[in-house]
Amino acid sequence: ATAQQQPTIDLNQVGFEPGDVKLAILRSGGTTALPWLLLDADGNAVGRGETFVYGPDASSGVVVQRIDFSGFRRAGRGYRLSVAGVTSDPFAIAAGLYRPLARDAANFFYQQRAGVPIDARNAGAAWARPAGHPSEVAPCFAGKDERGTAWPGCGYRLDVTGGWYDAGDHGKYVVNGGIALWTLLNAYERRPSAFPDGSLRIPESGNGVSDLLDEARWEMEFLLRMQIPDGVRTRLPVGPLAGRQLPPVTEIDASGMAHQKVADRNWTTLPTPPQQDREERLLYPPTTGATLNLAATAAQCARLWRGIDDAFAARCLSAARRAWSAAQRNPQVYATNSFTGSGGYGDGSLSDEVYWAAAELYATTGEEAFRTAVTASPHFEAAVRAPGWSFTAPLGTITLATVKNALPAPEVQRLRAALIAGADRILAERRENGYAIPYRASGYPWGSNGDLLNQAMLLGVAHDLTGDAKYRAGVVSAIDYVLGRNPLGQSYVSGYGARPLRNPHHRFWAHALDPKLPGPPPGVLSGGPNDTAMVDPVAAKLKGRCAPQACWADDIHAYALNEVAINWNAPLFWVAAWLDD
Ligand code: 9MR
Repeated sequence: ATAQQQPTIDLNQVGFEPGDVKLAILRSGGTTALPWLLLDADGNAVGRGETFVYGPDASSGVVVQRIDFSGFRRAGRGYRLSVAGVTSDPFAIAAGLYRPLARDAANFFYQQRAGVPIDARNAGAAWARPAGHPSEVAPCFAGKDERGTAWPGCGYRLDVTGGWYDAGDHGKYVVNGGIALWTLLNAYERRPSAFPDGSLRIPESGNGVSDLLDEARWEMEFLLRMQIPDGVRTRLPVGPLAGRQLPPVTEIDASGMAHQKVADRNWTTLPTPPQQDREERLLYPPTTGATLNLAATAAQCARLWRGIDDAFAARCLSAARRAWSAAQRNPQVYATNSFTGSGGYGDGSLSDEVYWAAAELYATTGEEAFRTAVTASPHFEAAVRAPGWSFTAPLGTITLATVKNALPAPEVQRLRAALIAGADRILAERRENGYAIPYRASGYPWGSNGDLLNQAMLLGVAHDLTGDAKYRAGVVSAIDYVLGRNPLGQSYVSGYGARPLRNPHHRFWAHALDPKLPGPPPGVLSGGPNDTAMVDPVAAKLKGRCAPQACWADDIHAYALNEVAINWNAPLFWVAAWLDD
């Protein structure tokens, strides 16, 4: 997609809460300031002002003018902006505007559940389906990978039924599962009462436990199943990754490590509803990264289910301890990314995962050994930037800065200061792009929408710590962008806005390829513009012809631009829930 050159008004197509900053963008409207009108549903002018000319903008590739109507606070539906003969999409000004979005963004995780039928009552009739991979008792990959490296396999199978499918594919990855699960659990820990029993559409509603905890448990139980039993020795490449050369194969004690992923031997075609997947499901070798993801989330689990389900909390704590020791024993078992059939999530730098796991274990246990691991880490009190699946240090810092723990007060203060300083740097990024979003000007990565929302999450944390309204304004500008204030005039969320996401890269929500299949349910986020890894066939055609914010297309084949993923919908949920709070 290239941004249209006719004047157009881009804004959050859902709307604004009454007290929030309200910004819209006039795209391609020239460089002369223009008068604008705010119209109510009957077409009466209820507000007016003049645009602010920003001018040519490299991020969007268009000339930008800004319309700020923050001062208007009267609740209503069907408002429109009008400038130079151009009228915007209608939008609402309403309290509680983000509540449905938060609930639908949470429902995505139910829709992605593996191992159980997805029922019409909780998913909506169009999205009901039989269980995918209902009994997944998987052996280990054995044989040669694409690089020709021989893998020994293992002498056991693990029952790894359950969990969430990662994305449009049917892989279940411990590394990415970890940050997605953490994000849901953190939303719970921040405000335990926000999603009580009965508040979400899931089968566990009515069991007396927070629905958010119930949804998170679906993934936690799966991560626990990915842990290797005691007494297992295996031979794997062990050591630092340098170039394409694998480190030497070494025998290790793998007890307590977690497998990197369970996934199909070969990529399946599009569409393939999960219940029709006939590929062999395999466990791929354990990695230190996966093991630390398990340690961190299981430690979080131990703290959050204490008093709710003590037996489960205890099971989590013992898994977390076993995982931590396994990672200490085997600190350099990296994912090597050379298997076909699934994504890599290979991470050659794990000091941030060590810090995260230590932080969660320390917050849960208060034990000296974990405190030492936290304070000795290069990430402790270091500059904070947004988290991602391969950079999890901020998750540990958020926990230590916001959850009651045994760190001395001055250290907690310094962690808070580091978070706030990180949030300030993110806020300053609004000055670098015409659409005024808290995000870099160029170099949009795979999953930029998820990245942006993780930045917004840090702004939310900074607001919690300071009460300063500027951070909320930053969060609002991020959600505004995702819901339509962008140079494509696109809402990147299905079911929301005048031009919602319709054709994500997904093997079941593949209406574009098979009219008998549904499109996406409401509340699903597209990965978003990506001008740095334009590897799919749709992206390849756009390459070199789009500004960063315009390197995107609503095309099911555009897996590098338009896939969905648990680690992207998780911050969408977190941010929507936060805005609603
Ligand atoms: O989100 C991941 C992105 O950071 C990587 O650059 C990309 C290529 O390795 O993979 C993305 O993750 C995909 C995963 O490997 C498989 N399931 C779908 C994920 C989202 O596209």
